Amino acid sequence: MSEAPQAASGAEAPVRAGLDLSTGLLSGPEVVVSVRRLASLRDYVREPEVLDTMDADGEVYRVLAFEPAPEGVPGAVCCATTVLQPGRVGDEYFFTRGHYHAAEDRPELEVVVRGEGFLVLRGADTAAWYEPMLPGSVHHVPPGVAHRVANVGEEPLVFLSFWASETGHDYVAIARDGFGARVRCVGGRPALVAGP
Ligand code: PAN
Ligand code: ZN
Repeated sequence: MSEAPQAASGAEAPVRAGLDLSTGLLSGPEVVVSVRRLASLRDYVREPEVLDTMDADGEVYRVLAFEPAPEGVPGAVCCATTVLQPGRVGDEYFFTRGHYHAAEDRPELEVVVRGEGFLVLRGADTAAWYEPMLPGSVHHVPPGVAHRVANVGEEPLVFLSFWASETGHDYVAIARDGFGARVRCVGGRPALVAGP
């Protein structure tokens, strides 16, 4: 029979962040929460005039981030929970802005806790494609690939992301060019539809 592990002697280090394994939510004094509301996505959606008829202050998503080193500085692995609400602007499902990584050789891992989504991916010279997101699905975002998530279900979509602290985020190209495709409701079902 193996013996119970002995506690190491010495000072106890504080736990820096906690992950609720049932909800996927990160918490702790170092976790930074940012909330993105509908009005801030006006330039991203296909039908801004439809967005204008909706609650501008409505929350679309929030990110709970634990970044042990500042963005762009090497030496840490960062993680974040994204909680993306269900909803649509016209026939377009709520989505995250999407970005390339500033460091083109840096990948990312996404782990879905709850909900249903499309992980939309595109390279600088490739058309967009997607992976379906389901509870427990794990997704690798290769280096140089822009990524955006759409919630295609009826409950909040919760997923964890992991990336290296030196990665950095570049929103400019996607804000300007988009993904060349959008996740829309077609005949009652979500589909990745090519178009601006
Ligand atoms: C994620 C995203 C998060 C929000 O943590 O930052 O889902 O999406 P936007 O940053 O595109 O608004 C990630 O991809 N980190 O690198
Ligand atoms: Zn990323």
